[in-house]
Amino acid sequence: MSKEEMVIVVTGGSGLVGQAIKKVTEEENRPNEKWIFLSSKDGDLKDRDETRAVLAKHKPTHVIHLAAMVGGLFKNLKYNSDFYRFNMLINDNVLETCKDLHVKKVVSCLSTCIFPDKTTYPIDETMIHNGPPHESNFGYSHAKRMIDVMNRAYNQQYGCHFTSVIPTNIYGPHDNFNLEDGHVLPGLIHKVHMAKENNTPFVVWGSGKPLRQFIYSIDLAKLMLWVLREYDEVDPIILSVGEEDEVSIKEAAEMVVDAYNFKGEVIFDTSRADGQFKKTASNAKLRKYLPDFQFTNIRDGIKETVDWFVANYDTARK
Ligand code: NAP
Ligand code: GFB
Repeated sequence: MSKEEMVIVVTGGSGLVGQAIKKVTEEENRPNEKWIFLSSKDGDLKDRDETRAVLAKHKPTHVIHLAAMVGGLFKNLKYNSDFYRFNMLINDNVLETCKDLHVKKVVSCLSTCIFPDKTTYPIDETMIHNGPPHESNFGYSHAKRMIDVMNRAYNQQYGCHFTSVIPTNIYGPHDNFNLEDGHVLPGLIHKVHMAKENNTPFVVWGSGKPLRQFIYSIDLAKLMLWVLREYDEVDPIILSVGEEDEVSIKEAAEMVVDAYNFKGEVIFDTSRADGQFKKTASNAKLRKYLPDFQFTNIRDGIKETVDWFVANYDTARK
């Protein structure tokens, strides 16, 4: 375990993943690590000058790069151009500035939704560029794939130690609970909350048949801290629960109903898109490194997220 003096800047530090990393690092309280969590208020990373200014100010030895335009299926369906441009701008500004400032290591984020839509399963890290992504989020997917290309190019030309992780669908406290822009689990939580308050039906969008692997944000944070401190490859690593932990959207909705003890009507609105049917990812590479890592049971994770949402309803992003 490294004992070097580290100054770690987390871009996108005010979001779902950033706040999970903040919670874990505050509990760890390592004396040789100084943590700085940025939001867009500290600087718009789509702007090169603002990016240079905020990173030069903090002089990080390490960067966890989370900042991105992020959203669920329905936001991606509407804004593929923005998802591509904004994320390309952010990633180019952050990685080029980290190279110029001789940052020792950068850990960036891809996603399991960027893999080829026509593929064999389970998906693994070698398959990122093997074909076009799903139509629903091709803008975001291509921008994210370029992080892997940039990491390899910066390593080859400048010897930079830039790597990336590939999380599956993430959920937890501090998520974006906005119904149209957010991801499925926060959307379902927000909708059951309102159905219970207003005694109205709980409407799940789509058929409920698609399959997803969900990782609790605190688990992802712990894994990303291991990547920052111990993982030495430039190649990406999938951070996901196992294939056997995959659940259907319908099963996820039922877990949210149980967490709220909701007794009202549940409706499936099949006029809304299903998106990708599955994106089953293998965590075999992770298991080779960390065979004993314990993931939070999804029912427990959903209950903790519901409790957080209820307690922070007035200030939560929704
Ligand atoms: P999030 O909750 O939406 O947070 C996004 C963060 O990025 C916020 O801190 C936001 O700052 C910042 N940001 C956005 N645009 C910015 C800009 N132009 N300049 C500076 N900061 C900007 O996202 P998240 O779910 O934590 O995602 C973190 C990373 O994980 C992203 O790279 C995402 O692609 C990846 N990922 C997420 C999931 C998932 O299911 N959530 C799955 C796979 C991968 P403000 O708060 O000021 O807006
Ligand atoms: O998390 P989500 O929006 O995105 O999940 P993806 C979409 C699936 O959940 C679809 C169903 O099958 C929807 O029909 N669903 C049911 C709902 N009710 C809801 C709801 O209230 N809100 C939402 N959002 N979905 C995203 C990618 O794919 O995965 C992003 O588009 C990103 O780029 C993210 O990478 C991790 O899992 O389908």
